[in-house]
Amino acid sequence: LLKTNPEAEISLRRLRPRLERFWQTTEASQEEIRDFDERLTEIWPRLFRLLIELYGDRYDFFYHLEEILLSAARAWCDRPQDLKELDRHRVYEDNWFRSEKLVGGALYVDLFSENLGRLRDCIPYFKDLGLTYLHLMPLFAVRPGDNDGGYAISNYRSVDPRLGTIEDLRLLGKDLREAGISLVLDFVFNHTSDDHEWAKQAQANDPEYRDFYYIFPDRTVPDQYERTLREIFPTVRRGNFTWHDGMEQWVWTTFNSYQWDLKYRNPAVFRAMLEEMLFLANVGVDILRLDAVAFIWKQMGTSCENLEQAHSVIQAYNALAKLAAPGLLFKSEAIVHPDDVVRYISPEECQISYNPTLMALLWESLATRETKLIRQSTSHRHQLPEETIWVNYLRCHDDIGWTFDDQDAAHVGINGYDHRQFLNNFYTGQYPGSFAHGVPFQHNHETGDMRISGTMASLAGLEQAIQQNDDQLKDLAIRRIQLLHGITLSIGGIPLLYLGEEWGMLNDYDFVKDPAKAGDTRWIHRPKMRWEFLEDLGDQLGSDERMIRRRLFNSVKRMIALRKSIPAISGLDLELVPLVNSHVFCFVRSQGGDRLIVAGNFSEEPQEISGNLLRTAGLGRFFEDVISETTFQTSSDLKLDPYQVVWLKRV
Ligand code: OTU
Repeated sequence: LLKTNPEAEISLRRLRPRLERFWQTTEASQEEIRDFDERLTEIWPRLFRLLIELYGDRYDFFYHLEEILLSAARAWCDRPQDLKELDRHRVYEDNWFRSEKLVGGALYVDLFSENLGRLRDCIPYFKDLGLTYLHLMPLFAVRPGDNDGGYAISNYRSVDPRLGTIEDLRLLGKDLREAGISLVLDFVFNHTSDDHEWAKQAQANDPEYRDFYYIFPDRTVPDQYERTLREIFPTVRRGNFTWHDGMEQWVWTTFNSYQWDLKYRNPAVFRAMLEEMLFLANVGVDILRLDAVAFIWKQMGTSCENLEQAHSVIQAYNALAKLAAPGLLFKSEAIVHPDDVVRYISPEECQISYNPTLMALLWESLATRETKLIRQSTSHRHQLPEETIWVNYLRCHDDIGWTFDDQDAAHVGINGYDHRQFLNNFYTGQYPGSFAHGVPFQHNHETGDMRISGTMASLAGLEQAIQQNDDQLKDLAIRRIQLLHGITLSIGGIPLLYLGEEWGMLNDYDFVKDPAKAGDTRWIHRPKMRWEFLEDLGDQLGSDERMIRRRLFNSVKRMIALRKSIPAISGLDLELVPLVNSHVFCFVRSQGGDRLIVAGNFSEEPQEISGNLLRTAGLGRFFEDVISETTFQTSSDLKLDPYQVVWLKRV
């Protein structure tokens, strides 16, 4: 590759002596240097092209190029031996993250276990549930007061002292690895907190650090940008800029006013954040969740979302990670239009991505009892490039946004705008007959835009059922939850539980009592872990509430174990079964010789699937639903109970 790219080759030849001198100052072994060098030769043409594209017009480009390369070399030297060992394994089993054995969970350390030390004691719980992937919500040092649930970081290298130390994190990472659980952490790289050292230097008027952010003396330039920008957090502040009293200047703040957007146009920012990223990798992180990827590059006259250069920045980080921390994977958090979501997904960019469209459409199907939109969308949006995978989730720490494609909707006779209004009405419980107890998030009265907050169980009707103390409603709510899990655990991709949903946690309305949380309804679905619901207290707590929790926990745990025993669930191969019944979502998964047919009934009425159809789909004469352990024949039609999900295998 290098040979066909003379400019890249010449640059590397000029940089090599500098690298040589660096190695001499380290204790790196010949083998380690050789490994690095081999990888460098491989990624260099790509990395060089990306960096030229981003920064080639800078007078000091070569200086930055050299610095970036040295940062990577330094990080490789600092990488602990056990992680280097893991790197070597990962290179051989490069598709480990597409396996049916992967099952994820996400949690806030403080809400789940108080601190990192106690989290280590929870490893048996994760193993019992079947998790092999654990995403810890941001746990780094944050600004005092409101910190957006950890997304306003003041130091990427130290842990919030309330949670522990960086050493605790390292130890936890080791213990998790030993338990077969990968560690996932956020790389919050779009912005820092306003009290990060760089922001403080900027406030002290240091020109080098002022250039780390987008800072303007007056409204002239901000107003020009605003003409084409969306508002992401309109109830926090109108527009995307915040007036800073101390500096008497405007600062670009896409999210909260204390989250300052970093200026990736400046190669010094690129390198500074590269160093933070590789530091995290070396603590023992397997997968980095790249937060808010859509926003990292700004260009006047555009929406400043999903720009080409945002992709180039991430691809350059990907190449540098391959160089300095080869086992590391990226997960993209792009909660945007489905066409834009997939642009972040490739082996050279993010190997893993949230699947926000599937998430939204599962909730859409529950509300409408119809599966035409999810079928339409899945028919052409499920496949991804080789060596990449979805993360399928139902709820997370954020809101639900209705990010389906309007064309997909139009194709099945749905008006996107009206439908979003309906979904918002439905999930805030306004719509007559709705079972959901959600609340609005970031309602923009000008555009009518709204997103939804609420826990899975409250949105699926459990809260209402418990309030009304109606056994039939409780049963339906539990079935809805099982149905949703039955799909995300089998459709292809890493299922990610937002912990608490495994036992049906309900909305926590008390968040308003905390002034640092009151302004952000997402706190309604971020309650403290209620261990008492899961403790085995014998008969005395056979209370209804506990029985419900047990039933939910046991069923999700069982489905997880089943998932791991079905090779057809790995990878993404999926074929939709064309159905006459509009309430049923049905698809075939296959891998090697293994085949699984999944069917879910999204209505509270029983439904039928033709036996003929199932035979043609590959079930032969006799088949079993592995969830209910019941055997059927394709000579008759298959009856699905209300909200029933079945995983069918030929017997
Ligand atoms: C992310 O989400 C995080 O998940 C949020 O918890 C943070 O508040 C935010 O970034 C800032 O760090 O707007 O409502 O993809 O939807 O990146 C959630 C676009 C968010 C955004 C997403 C963002």
